[in-house]
Amino acid sequence: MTILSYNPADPEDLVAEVDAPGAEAVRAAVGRARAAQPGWLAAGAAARSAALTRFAGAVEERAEELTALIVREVGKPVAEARGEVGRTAAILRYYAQAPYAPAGAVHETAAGEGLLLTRRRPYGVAGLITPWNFPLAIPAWKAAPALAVGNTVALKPAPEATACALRLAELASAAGLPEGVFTVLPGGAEEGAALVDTADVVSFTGSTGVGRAVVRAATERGVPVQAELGGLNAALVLPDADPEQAAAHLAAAIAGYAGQKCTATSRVIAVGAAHEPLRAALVKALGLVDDAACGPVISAAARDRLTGAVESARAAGATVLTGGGVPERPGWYVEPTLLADVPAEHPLRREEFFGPVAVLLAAADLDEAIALANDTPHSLATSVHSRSLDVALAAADRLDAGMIRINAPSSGVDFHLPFGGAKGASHGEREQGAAALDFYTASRTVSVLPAGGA
Ligand code: UN1
Repeated sequence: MTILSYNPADPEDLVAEVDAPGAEAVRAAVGRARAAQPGWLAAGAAARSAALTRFAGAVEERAEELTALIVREVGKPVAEARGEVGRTAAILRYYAQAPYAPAGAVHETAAGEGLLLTRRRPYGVAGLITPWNFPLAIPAWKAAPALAVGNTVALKPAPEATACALRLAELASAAGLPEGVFTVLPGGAEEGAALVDTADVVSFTGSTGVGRAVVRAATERGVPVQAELGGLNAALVLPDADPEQAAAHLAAAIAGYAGQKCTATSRVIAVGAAHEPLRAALVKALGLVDDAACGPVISAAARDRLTGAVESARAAGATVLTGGGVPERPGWYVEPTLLADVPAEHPLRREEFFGPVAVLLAAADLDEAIALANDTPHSLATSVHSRSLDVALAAADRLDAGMIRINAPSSGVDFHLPFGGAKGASHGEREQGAAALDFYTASRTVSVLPAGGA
């Protein structure tokens, strides 16, 4: 199979054309990664730390080139692409300190002499399957903690982000990561399945359907697995919020990067008197999001699925408050769109669409707003907009979501804190921060008793 990756803003521009290596080649590459792992662990904390620091430096030195590649391959708006490159370097620098972090704890024995200690050890080869929407940052936030604690990494990127992932592998090699320590295996479903079938620990970010299959396959083999799946994220706007400020955050969360983030907002819930002013402010704010801030969606199929969903909502009685069409220009663009009166069972209120489209819902009070927000199996990130910290924090307690963002867009994450969703949005241990170091290691308990004698 040939992997083809096109520029979403200019579909004539073929960014990568690579032969997928096939399942056997993936198994062989995982074998080489496994052979490289003991040496990588034995190299020690200082060597792993230095290698990750050099990797960060390599990314920073080529920031402009990488920014341009992200823009070209996945259509990310340039400011967001530049931010992603900076975030990638910061993630690598953050985890470059992790080899020095405590690897366990010392305890007293329950009775008698001796001591007990726990020690965290890497699994071997971390098999990573990454999406196209953060083509450098997600590979980095999975790979860096895995590498820091002494695993080697085999990574299968989404086909749409093949060029970015291959460039990252070149930079890892230029930064002096030894052969077999960070391997990128371009490919599709066959290569992904072969990776899940051979890796010692698996981390996945992508669609709910594929993620569930990955979790089942890894669980069947008895290897640890984490999966970050889709989000159908809500934003709650209370009557005391400044409508203009809330609308600016919401417009960014709905339409920035064409809503192609698992943390994007797709359901706006206006509470009580917030409804009228928010609707006006949000229609205005979405109208101001230009093509440069929104960008294209990833494929013609993604565009057609979005426009089809808007049409079917319209046919079911929904009102298009703004957008709803496709701009007259080359590239896979969809206008930032806000709909009202979308029936509760319509797919736009049930499934993740990964596009610059949101529905506006009205709730009589906070209780109804929370019930509406929680009425989804895909609760990743929810934002709450209110001047009252008491109300916002109380709402945060009652929302089923892994990330609650108060007076901020639902999108945007801090890589040094745990990241993940509630209910069906995530499976397994959290990503990022210290949680990632736990995920990529198994704890051993060692009991030390006196040997006795003289
Ligand atoms: C962000 O909101 O900046 O796949 C990051 C995704 C998420 C990352 C979101 N895992 O979109």
